[in-house]
Amino acid sequence: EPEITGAVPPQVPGIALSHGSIHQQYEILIIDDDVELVAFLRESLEKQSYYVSIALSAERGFKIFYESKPDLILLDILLPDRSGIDVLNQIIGKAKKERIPIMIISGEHSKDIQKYAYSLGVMDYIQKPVDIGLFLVLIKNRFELKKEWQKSIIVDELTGAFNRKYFNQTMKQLTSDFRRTSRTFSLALLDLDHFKHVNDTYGHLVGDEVLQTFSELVRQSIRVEDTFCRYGGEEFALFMPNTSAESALLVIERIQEKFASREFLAKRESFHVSFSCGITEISEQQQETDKLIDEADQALYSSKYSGRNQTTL
Ligand code: GH3
Ligand code: MG
Ligand code: MG
Ligand code: MG
Repeated sequence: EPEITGAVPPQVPGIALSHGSIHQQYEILIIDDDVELVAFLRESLEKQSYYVSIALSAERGFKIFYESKPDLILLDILLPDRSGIDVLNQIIGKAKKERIPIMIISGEHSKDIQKYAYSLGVMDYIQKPVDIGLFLVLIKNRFELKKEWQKSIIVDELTGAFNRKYFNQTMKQLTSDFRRTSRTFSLALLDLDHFKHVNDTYGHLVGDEVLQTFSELVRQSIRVEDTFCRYGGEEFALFMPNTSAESALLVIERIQEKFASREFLAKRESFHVSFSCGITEISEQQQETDKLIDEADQALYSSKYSGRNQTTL
């Protein structure tokens, strides 16, 4: 498992991550008309660094739910304008789809209502008076699951690099940042050299280890604001914000040297692997995502053509 540490994730809104770990301030929406309880919950949750929004009516709750997409919803069953069950029926589909857990908080202790709420897809049913200790542990568990899920949809399992989906999001985000703020970035495509030969000679498992070692080495060599992705099989992409192509070249060449000198052992032999790279930088003339990828790909091809283990701008 990659231990993702660092900061900065403009890519997935609300999620800050880099090198694998997710740092997010989770938003909890409380829909409850019990002003005193709400104030108490808010204080307790804010102490745990959660961001809390409050709706004292169902209507207000809907509005916040659709506008700000909270990460967890605490819902009272008895509300002034609608029943909590109505609210539940209206939001549960979207909440499930977006993995927003709903937790009922209620003075209603009827087993039938609890069963019904659970059958609709509610995650937890907490009875009033709320035991705050128990409540906070439950919430923490829910967010741990959410974090795992968030990670699983954007991180490649084998290498710990971000996956293709995250690559696409990052590309889109950085190009639109550029159009807005002229903040530059470089894109490097990295492709392992003669990797088929590694597989054929030492087997796929050894090939996998090489991919893992390579990814780890790259992650150790980049800044937190850089984003390292697995683009396809043995091809990777590195986004370097605020970095000219010339500076990116220096970074990559340092990694190239480190990686090529790395010794692998298999079948009682030692061997070395290298990679080739193509770099492009966004510019006024070139700011279309497909064209940028094309450019980097052509530069990569030049590196391959002129002997591999090198980088072309
Ligand atoms: P070149 O230097 O021109 O890039 O040659 P190459 O052999 O690296 O390129 P080619 O595209 O012919 O082969 C890539 C190989 O990478 C083929 C494929 O089986 C292997 N590969 C892709 N994904 C994985 C993976 O997850 N694990 C392993 N072990 N091999 C993989
Ligand atoms: Mg109430
Ligand atoms: Mg290759
Ligand atoms: Mg390839």
